[in-house]
Amino acid sequence: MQRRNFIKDSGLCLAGLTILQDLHNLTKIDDHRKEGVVIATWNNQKAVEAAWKVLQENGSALNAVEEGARVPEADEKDTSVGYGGYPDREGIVTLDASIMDHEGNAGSVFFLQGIKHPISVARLVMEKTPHVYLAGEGARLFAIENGFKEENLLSEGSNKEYQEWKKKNNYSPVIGPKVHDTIGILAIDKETRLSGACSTSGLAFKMHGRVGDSPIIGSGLYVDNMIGAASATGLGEAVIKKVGSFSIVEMMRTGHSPKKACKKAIERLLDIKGPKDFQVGYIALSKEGEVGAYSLQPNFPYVVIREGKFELKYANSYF
Ligand code: SD4
Repeated sequence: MQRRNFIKDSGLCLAGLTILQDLHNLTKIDDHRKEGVVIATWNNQKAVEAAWKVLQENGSALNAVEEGARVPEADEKDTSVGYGGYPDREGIVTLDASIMDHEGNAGSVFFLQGIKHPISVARLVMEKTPHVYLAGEGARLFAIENGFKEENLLSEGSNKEYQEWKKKNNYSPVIGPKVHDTIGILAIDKETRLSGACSTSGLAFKMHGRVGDSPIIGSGLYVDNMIGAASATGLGEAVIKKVGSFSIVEMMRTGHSPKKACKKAIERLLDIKGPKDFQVGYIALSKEGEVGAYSLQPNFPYVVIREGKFELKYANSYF
């Protein structure tokens, strides 16, 4: 009898605990329904502020990440994204971008030229075509058909740097620990919908035609609305080989926190052959609104807004 009562009581206790846990999770979700969360790579403060504004006006996470990514795309001083991005070694600015929404829809542009906002073209690919990727001339024509105007994206400043680089003509397609600005931005909105965006001009003075991780779904960006989202910056070739962002979300699925998942994904880079002097930084956001980041080399900043508070943080790094 005693044993039976004990089992009954402990069963009730467990059921109680489960209910408490569920209630706790629900409260957590309710908190984020009130506010939302935004995280982005590097010191993209203005971008997360723009995204946060969308969330506070009851906008969707998708609108928030698009608005956020458009900020550095239009910023001449950001030499890794959009207008003012460093050109390739032929002197041409070529852009890559990807976007994913809470329903698992995805759109990307690769090697896009002459259009300032590749993230908005990527969104149109997602929403207006049955496809996921549009590249090069096809992507440019699609953008023009949809009302985007063609512009010269090579700023005076970036052209000057390019002219300097040409004097030495030293081809070094490696991203070192020095600061870059490629934007990966993730958001969860008041209805707990997750979305993400990633936009870049790629490696400075890269080979004409080179494409990095940023437009590749699963590498530069991945969103699974049940679990979380992740994005990457740094040497795209390394991220692509390890399908970085997808692997982070899958590790979160098995119970790892966003930070732990980013750390494990960074550790996977170590078995890539060759020197390890390149940089990769990952950011992640869970369905519960928890954020995390990790990088291979030190000095990888990322920015977060939650509960109205902006924070500039530095990720822990492997080295
Ligand atoms: C690329 N991952 O094209 C991008 C570069 C980058 O900050 O992140 N720059 O490989």
